[in-house]
Amino acid sequence: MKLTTSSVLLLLSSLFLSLSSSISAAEILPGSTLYASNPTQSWSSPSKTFSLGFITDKLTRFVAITYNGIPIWKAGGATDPTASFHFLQDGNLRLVNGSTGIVVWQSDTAGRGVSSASLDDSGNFVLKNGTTSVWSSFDNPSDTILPRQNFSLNSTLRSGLYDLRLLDTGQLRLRWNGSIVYWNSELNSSVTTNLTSPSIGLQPTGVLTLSDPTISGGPVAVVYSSDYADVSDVLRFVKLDSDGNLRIYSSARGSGTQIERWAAVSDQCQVFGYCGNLGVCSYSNSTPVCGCPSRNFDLVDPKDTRKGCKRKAELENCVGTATMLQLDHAKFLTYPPELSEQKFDVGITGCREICLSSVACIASTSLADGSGDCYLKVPGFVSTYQSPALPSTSFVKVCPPVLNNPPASSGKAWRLRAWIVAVVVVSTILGLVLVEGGLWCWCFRNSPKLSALSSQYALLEYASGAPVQFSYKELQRATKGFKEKLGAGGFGAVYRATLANRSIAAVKQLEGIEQGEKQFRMEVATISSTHHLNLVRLIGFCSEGRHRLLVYEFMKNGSLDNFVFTREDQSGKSLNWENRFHIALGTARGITYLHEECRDCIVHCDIKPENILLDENYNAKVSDFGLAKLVNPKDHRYRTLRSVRGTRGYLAPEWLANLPITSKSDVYSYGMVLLEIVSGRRNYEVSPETNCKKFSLWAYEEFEKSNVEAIIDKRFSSHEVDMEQVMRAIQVSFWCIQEQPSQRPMMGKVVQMLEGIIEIEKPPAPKAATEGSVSGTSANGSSSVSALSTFAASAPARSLSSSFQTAGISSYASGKECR
Ligand SMILES: *[C@@H]1O[C@H](CO)[C@@H](O)[C@H](O)[C@H]1NC(C)=O
Ligand SMILES: *[C@@H]1O[C@H](CO)[C@@H](O)[C@H](O)[C@H]1NC(C)=O
Ligand SMILES: *[C@@H]1O[C@H](CO)[C@@H](O)[C@H](O)[C@H]1NC(C)=O
Ligand SMILES: *[C@@H]1O[C@H](CO)[C@@H](O)[C@H](O)[C@H]1NC(C)=O
Ligand SMILES: *[C@@H]1O[C@H](CO)[C@@H](O)[C@H](O)[C@H]1NC(C)=O
Ligand SMILES: *[C@@H]1O[C@H](CO)[C@@H](O)[C@H](O)[C@H]1NC(C)=O
Ligand SMILES: *[C@@H]1O[C@H](CO)[C@@H](O)[C@H](O)[C@H]1NC(C)=O
Ligand SMILES: *[C@@H]1O[C@H](CO)[C@@H](O)[C@H](O)[C@H]1NC(C)=O
Ligand SMILES: *[C@@H]1O[C@H](CO)[C@@H](O)[C@H](O)[C@H]1NC(C)=O
Ligand SMILES: CC(=O)N[C@H]1CO[C@H](CO)[C@@H](O)[C@@H]1O
Repeated sequence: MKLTTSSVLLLLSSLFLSLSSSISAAEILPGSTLYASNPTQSWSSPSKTFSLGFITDKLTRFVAITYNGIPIWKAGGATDPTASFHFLQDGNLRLVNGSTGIVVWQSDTAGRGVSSASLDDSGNFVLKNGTTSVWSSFDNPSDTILPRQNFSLNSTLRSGLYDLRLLDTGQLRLRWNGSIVYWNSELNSSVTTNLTSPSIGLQPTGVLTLSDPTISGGPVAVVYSSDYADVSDVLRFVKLDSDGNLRIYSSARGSGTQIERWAAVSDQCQVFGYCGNLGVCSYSNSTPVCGCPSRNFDLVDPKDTRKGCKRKAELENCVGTATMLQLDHAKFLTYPPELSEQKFDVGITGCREICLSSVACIASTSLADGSGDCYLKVPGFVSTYQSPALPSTSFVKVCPPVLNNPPASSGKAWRLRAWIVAVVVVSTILGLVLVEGGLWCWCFRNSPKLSALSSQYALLEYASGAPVQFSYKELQRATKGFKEKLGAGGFGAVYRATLANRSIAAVKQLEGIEQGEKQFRMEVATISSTHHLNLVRLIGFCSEGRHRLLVYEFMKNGSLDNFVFTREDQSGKSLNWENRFHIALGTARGITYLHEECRDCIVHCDIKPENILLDENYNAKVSDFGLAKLVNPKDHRYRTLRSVRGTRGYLAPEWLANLPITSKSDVYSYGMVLLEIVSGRRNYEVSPETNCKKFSLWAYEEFEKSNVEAIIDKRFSSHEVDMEQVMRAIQVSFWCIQEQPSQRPMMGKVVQMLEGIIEIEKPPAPKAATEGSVSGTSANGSSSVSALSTFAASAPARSLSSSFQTAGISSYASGKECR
């Protein structure tokens, strides 16, 4: 009898258990507990996208909310295997270390009327009184921000000694140990008001935005991830990593892996404290590594080089007087507020002597960048960066004898000595020049012209992200004597180079540039101040004698033409439609930025597949911008100065008609490229297959006949092609290659049309007068034009066709049959 009662009880309780566990998928009730000893146990969101449970990370147990195993919220750490996580009856959440019973973490929500908890499908764990939120993981973030999460003035992300906060100016700030600020986000210049309650949010598309009631027109973009607007099924999140860098990651659903899409500090060695106290950060094959300044130091923890170094003999216990260890090409990271305090204006030797003679000084850096600045470090935390690219020399006080790190090779040591001699000679000369310059400045201090000039130079040289000036010798070495040619553009050949910090770059040797030094520098400044995801970044330049070179970031996948046009020998190098559309859109965004969004508007003048480069993720980046003369769209004075630099087939008719070149000329070229992206054929190709007409004209005829299949690239397999996108792209391309510039849309509109945000009218025939008609628009075209009134011509329509034809772009015939 007794037996049956207990078995019934068991049955009942197991029934209850299974019932409550099925409830827990959505709603978690007080009294629920998770145990570290049972890692399969967890609380899930309704769609099982997120779950909360124990995880083990580097032998440490945390309670975490995870997405495919990636933690996006964490509590605890250093808990033992018997730890448990309780949702108590009083409404408190508590993480308890099993054996000791010590409370490791709690939510402090006891007595606040919490009646249930749930984990929702955006990844937010909420404690609720009825339906109102009392506490949530979104309001109490650990190191990650998810889409739909607000990061406001009171929020903090933490990771080790690093933290991220939002300032009331709307800037994000990264700090080390609550004191050293090593990064601030830049604000969009359109934000000029005093903010009242700013908050940062990550849009699911990968844009980090700032919103505030006082910002008219809604949230402004702060940062774009590199896969921004890619619509595939990924979760994007912002994370403060344990290395002190803030990154945006994307993680494809179900993959369990995360891919870095943006990092706040591009140079990891610039993160304060990355290598610990007295640790030296340097690069080995572009990975940051930590070491010690010399063999006078030991690693604090040989298993973790990031913990820093300690002196073998402390300074107060020195046998004999302390001396200075010299570190070439090294600097101590110096960020505000310590910046202004221990600064002196002395040379390299002075910098060493001052520190040696001061009891309070333990290290010093001479910047040797022409400023003559010397920073002293007092006892405390010292963070060091060493790289052949750094001109600075640093000194650390150590007990004698100095035991330098073993050189990598003996040849290197010899070179090092040669370097020291060179540095001394150069700095002596520099010192002399400075004295002379100082005298000169002093004499002409009151000349307003001079101060304007010098401030301009100061801006050029010291603005953040300012281009690096390379010597010709340096670039010769980096390119191994201009050996590995990557291509030959309209302005000169491009070579592969390996920079001193071992990063790969592309060096363009400009030809036929007749500008003076000053004007060249101005243009370099303009180009390098033009930053966009879809524009190739300028790293530096060289202007020496008649040599003019530009150093660009290196694009792994080369130029678009290699992927779009068939070559007999490279049949494998093709791109699917999704990638091509992504490239078309990216290119349009890059050009839009040049035309409409950057400070000095730039007309590219040579848009063609060869100038569209692809990175390893097939993101399009427009190159060679700003090299043609800078043209102000409202100012046609430059017209007479220009010479035709564009490329046959992509040149807008106005080039040949000698009419003003405006941003609409780029739109024309873009339209041709877009048509080529869709079709995989050159727009000027002539063959029997195209009725012996130029491909672009033939394509329009086929489009008229609704025979779009004939236009698109044969290499696409039909099921992968999004016909709606294809139709949009084809129609946009025909709008872009309209003969009348005024009929072509602005690039911003092109982006919107491609994205499907605005309706596209049926385009008229691109070349109005195929057969002799002189009027600007055909009868069929004019209705569409008036419907699309934003693009409608305001200037008198002039026929370009006659001049266009007489100028005679010679068609490229691929078959003899068309002769
Ligand atoms: C938890 O307990 C373990 C083993 O008893 C101990 O090593 C660890 O320091 C404790 N953690 C905390 C946060 O108290
Ligand atoms: C819980 O919510 C109810 C109704 O909204 C409210 O009356 C009550 O005061 C809340 N409890 C606590 C402890 O805040
Ligand atoms: C985030 O802030 C916006 C307005 O700033 C608000 O509408 C939204 O509800 C907030 N989201 C959350 C999860 O608090
Ligand atoms: C931030 O905290 C302060 C004081 O703790 C509070 O007055 C303020 O309302 C909070 N701001 C927000 C946006 O929560
Ligand atoms: C961090 O700052 C605190 C005081 O604000 C100081 O006591 C501590 O030593 C610092 N940590 C390191 C690693 O320097
Ligand atoms: C912002 O605040 C400062 C001082 O609080 C004030 O001088 C300035 O005029 C304000 N700016 C705007 C645009 O309101
Ligand atoms: C600045 O904000 C404006 C308005 O939101 C936006 O159009 C523009 O693209 C932003 N600029 C940058 C560089 O993000
Ligand atoms: C290498 O140096 C160049 C120029 O000095 C810089 O732009 C680039 O970011 C550096 N790369 C790394 C990985 O630090
Ligand atoms: C206008 O379009 C119609 C049908 O699309 C065509 O038959 C007609 O010839 C076109 N007219 C002109 C002037 O192009
Ligand atoms: C030709 C070429 O370099 N293709 C590369 C483009 O980038 C992808 C992704 O990184 C590589 O897999 C290709 O090999």
